[in-house]
Amino acid sequence: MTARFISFEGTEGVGKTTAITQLCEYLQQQGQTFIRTREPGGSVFAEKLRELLLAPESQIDDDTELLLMFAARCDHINTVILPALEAGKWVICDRFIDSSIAYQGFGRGYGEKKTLSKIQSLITQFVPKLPDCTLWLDLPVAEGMQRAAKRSTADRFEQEAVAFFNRVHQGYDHQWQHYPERIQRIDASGDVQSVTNRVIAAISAIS
Ligand code: Z5A
Repeated sequence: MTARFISFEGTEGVGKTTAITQLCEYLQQQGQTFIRTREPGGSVFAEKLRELLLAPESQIDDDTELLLMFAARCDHINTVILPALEAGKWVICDRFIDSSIAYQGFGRGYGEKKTLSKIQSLITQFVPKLPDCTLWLDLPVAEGMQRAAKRSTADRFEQEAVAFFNRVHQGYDHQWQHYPERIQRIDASGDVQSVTNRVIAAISAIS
């Protein structure tokens, strides 16, 4: 298998964390070396920004939120992702640039061209490496929210209303339509084993 940079995306509670755990177990069984990481966060500094970004009491405007996501991403790429790829390791990342398009571009920005072009310009300037493959775990928003509701406290994003997550879902659909060579839509319905089988089939096909 050739080491790849894989990102997982999706609306709240679709099962990314669970699917990533299953994929990492599979890679381990195959004797592959990998790192598991996440955004916002994944590096020492970016994890500090994550705390600020997710804290329900943080009051920040939309542009500040966008810039902090990219500040965290910049540190994460330079100190964690690129060194791992250079060392020949798989990088399995929970969320990446498509989250910025979906949450900041569609969730906050209503899919406006001006907002999307701001984000695109940040990607062009500060993201030297895109994932080889992005798995969009797709589930109806309400179903994901039901899964997520099993957890205890809601972070700043999880406190948003259903309309926000419907726009985020539109954002993922937009990305999938525009980048079909990079983004694969994975049906995230059904039990954990069924979703895991779909994820592993998709990864096996590209490695
Ligand atoms: N964000 C942003 O706005 N812009 C950006 O650029 C980036 C991020 C990078 C980070 O949250 C927040 O940051 C995120 C977007 C924003 N906000 N939201 N919402 P996060 O990624 O840390 O958290 P999350 O997206 O909310 O993930 P999650 O809620 O933890 O969900 P998940 O990882 O997709 O799901 P899970 O934890 O694997 O599963 C949820 C529950 O469902 C759990 O009890 C599982 O046991 C259960 N589950 C999982 N799979 C199944 C199946 N197949 N059947 C039944 N039950 C299942």
